[in-house]
Amino acid sequence: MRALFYWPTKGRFAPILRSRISIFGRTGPFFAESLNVVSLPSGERFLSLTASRPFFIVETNRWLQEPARGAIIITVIRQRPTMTGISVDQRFENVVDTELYPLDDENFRRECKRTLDKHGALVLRSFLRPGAIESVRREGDENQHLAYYTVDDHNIYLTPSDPEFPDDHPRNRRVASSKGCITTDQIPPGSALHTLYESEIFRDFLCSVLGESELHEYADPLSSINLHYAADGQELGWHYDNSSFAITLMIQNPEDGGIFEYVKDVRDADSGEMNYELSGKVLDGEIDTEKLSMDAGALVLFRGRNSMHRVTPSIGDRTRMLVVLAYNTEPGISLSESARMTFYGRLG
Ligand SMILES: O=C(O)CCC(=O)C(=O)O
Ligand SMILES: [Fe+2]
Repeated sequence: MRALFYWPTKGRFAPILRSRISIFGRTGPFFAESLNVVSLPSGERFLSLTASRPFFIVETNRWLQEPARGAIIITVIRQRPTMTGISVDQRFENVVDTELYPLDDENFRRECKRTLDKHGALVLRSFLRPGAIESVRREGDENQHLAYYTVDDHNIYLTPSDPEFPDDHPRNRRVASSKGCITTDQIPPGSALHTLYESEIFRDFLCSVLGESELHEYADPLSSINLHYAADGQELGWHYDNSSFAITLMIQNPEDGGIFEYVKDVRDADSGEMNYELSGKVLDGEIDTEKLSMDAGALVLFRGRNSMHRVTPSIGDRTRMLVVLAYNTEPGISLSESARMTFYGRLG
């Protein structure tokens, strides 16, 4: 595995010896196999690291000093202030607050299921521990340049228009959505998000609460874990999801806006009842909506197939960052090629 880091500070590389640089894998620190400075004709410099197993780097601005606990933790020097001493141990119990939320406890699971069934939504506040929120937020910041942005205009059913209805009918009325996202393969291998997504305890918990017998990752390399960005002015217009459940993690709220609003059980997709009348009233702002307050670190389970929902425009300089964890009820399923092209602009 190879990583490239921008190295903005000229002339400061020489004092760092390869033997003094440690990088972190899941089981703790180990040494890079190769370490080079790559200089571009433009004068920009990158630090190139390779290692045989997945790793991540701890940033620190104390790169020339001995950190308190032995191994030298370094490496990325950035122009903006960096963090020191961040925990890099992404074991499950360090990612999820398992004291607050005993995910393997039957009574706790039953309680969660009751809440989800009753309200169509379950919010577990402070589900992620502060260190995990911070590391995912930084990964989000660092990889935002990879995001694929879509500006879309769609109807609330996310289907092609039906010529049987006028354009301003709720069946065909257009709403706007604009967002960016990065995909499973763009989430760093050492990320807390992989720990959580792949965890058996977490999957068992989801199965119990969602009433599913099994949950599987997507077979394609893009669709399982998505980190969504909504910068100032970006929003998700009113819609119904195709899937029966959604699992999200709030990572960063915008300064204002970015509110998740919904009206529970408006349509009944399985019986074909599209409830144009009530859907139209929601579109016209005539219906009181429920709002989910989610702080950074909140896990949200939401049944969006029949509950009409939207996310209001983000306001301010801080980008809304939200992770969507997607599972299938059967193994070996990929997201359709057309959906991958629409959401990600590529197939893999
Ligand atoms: O961003 C959110 O909170 C919800 C996202 C959503 O509704 C969707 O991706 O379908
Ligand atoms: Fe949705």
